[in-house]
Amino acid sequence: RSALRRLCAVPAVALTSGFPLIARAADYTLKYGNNLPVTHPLNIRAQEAAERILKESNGRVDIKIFPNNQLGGDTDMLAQVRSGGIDFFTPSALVIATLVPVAAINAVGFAFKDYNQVWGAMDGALGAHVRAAIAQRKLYAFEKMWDNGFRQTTSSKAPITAASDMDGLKIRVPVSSLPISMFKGLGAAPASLQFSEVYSSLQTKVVDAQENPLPIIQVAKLYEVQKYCSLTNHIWDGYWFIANGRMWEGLPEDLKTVVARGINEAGLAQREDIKKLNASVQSDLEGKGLKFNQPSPDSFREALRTAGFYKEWQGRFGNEAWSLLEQSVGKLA
Ligand code: X2X
Repeated sequence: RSALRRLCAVPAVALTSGFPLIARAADYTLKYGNNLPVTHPLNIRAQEAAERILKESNGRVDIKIFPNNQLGGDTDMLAQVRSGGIDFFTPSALVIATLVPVAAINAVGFAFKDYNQVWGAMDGALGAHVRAAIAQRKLYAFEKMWDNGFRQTTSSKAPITAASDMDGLKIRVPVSSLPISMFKGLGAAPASLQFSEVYSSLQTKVVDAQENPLPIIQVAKLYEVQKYCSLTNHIWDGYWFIANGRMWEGLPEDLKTVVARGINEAGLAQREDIKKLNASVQSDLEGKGLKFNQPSPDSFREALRTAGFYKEWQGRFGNEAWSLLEQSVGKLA
């Protein structure tokens, strides 16, 4: 027995005399899946957050990131984070709205004028309302939403100069009922496809157009398969950083604090990255051959009013959520 103890003591002596530490498995190895290329600020900041959390938890929480739809498209990842197959997911508001309908409220067409209004609402009462609805589905939403951006319209056919140019346009939209309703209201022929299918569906001309914020058009190289970019600014879209509810409840309080701080602060830094990128991304995309124009929002708003879009979605979201939105952006309809 004492011989055994002496043998066992050897590694401890070795450790204190400068041998490399033997890596110990973390108490919590957690999987995070998302739909964006590794070069997007969301992935860069999430990677930093994972490293910080590993350090600040003294190696107890190890978050492994699976970017770029490696674990399946948005629909699959939403199912996995609900079942516990993955621990974290960052669905766009449009995507989580398939489960939590009120989460699409930030995507009401032409609601937000600028980022002051966006963060005022999403860091304030409207965001709290949406997070409470997410919690009801046994998912935990971290407090700070991450930025996707104002969505712009690209096409291989022609620039969009007014709502009338949407007539019959075959445009890909995310798998979510609000953008379908909105683009139908504008007279287009929208098709729901997961983001993982966007590049190839444009390349093979299954659709002629799509709509996304400029940083996504850049990192997903959509300029290779599109000619025109019209700055329609029709939807502001963000990502909710969500966790499986059971996993989150099971984390000790001290680790919850470390994880939430790491993720929320990374989210704030990611917003700044997108803000900086917004200042340069258009000229980068012009250099890659995209032709830009900036239509006035008036004809689009008018078409949506005439189609009854605002009335319909006020009804679907309910008066409480709608009035929280209008407190930030003013009367909509
Ligand atoms: O699928 C999209 O268009 C994207 C990447 O913007 C979302 O995540 C909604």
